[in-house]
Amino acid sequence: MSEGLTEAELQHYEKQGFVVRRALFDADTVATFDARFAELVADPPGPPMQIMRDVMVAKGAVAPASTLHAVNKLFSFEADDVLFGYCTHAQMAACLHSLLGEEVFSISTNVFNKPPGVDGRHPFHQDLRYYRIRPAEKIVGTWTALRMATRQTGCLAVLPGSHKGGLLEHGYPDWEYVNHGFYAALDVDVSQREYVELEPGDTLFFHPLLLHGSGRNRSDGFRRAASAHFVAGDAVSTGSKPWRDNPLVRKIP
Ligand SMILES: O=C(O)CCC(=O)C(=O)O
Repeated sequence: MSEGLTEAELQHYEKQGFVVRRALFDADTVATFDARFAELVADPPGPPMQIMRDVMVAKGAVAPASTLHAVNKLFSFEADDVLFGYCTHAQMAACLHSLLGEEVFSISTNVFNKPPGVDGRHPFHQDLRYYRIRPAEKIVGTWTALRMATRQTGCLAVLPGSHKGGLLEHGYPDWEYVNHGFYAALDVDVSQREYVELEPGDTLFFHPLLLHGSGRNRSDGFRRAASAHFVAGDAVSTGSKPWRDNPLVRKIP
């Protein structure tokens, strides 16, 4: 039987807005996800899965060394049995049930690919900005390194405790190259940020109000991560359509 989060881990999540579980996925599983990502980029199955090019590539500011060097993210991988194994993996499910209770659903999925040679920064933001589901406590984000995530490769940075405030106003940052949809929380002091350095398989669980972002990849290799958002069954929609009616929603066993 898979172990969920410990009492100490749950307390850390409650207080800081995030918790890291080391080696949630073993090396073989990580390699399988990483290889599948490369296969899908080489031969995209089409909607609902989408593959987004980096803005610098799209605007002709850099010439990518390969197809993989052009990709910023792949999203909506629910229909792919290999990648969706990220969401249904027994250890992952056990941790999600610890945080969200018995009934858990995935609502969105991504592979974030940060190639070398592009700006690729992700400004500090709160993921709740993207969801019309409440209350915030019923949503959890996960981010799992598929490649080394260090300060040099552009790991995530978080502002501990920032989930205790409300949802801030967001807009596009004043940068020359910003990827589509990468909004920034306005007027935030991120001087107390903490860098979340992860080895492949390590997983960050984070609250949707936690301020987080990521820097440039200054290495020669890729920084890559699988990520998803999950919701408790009793969360409610604030938009016109019930969140459960979204065809991408999947129940987690
Ligand atoms: O992978 C990244 O660099 C940023 C991902 C992110 O901000 C998110 O998952 O909300």
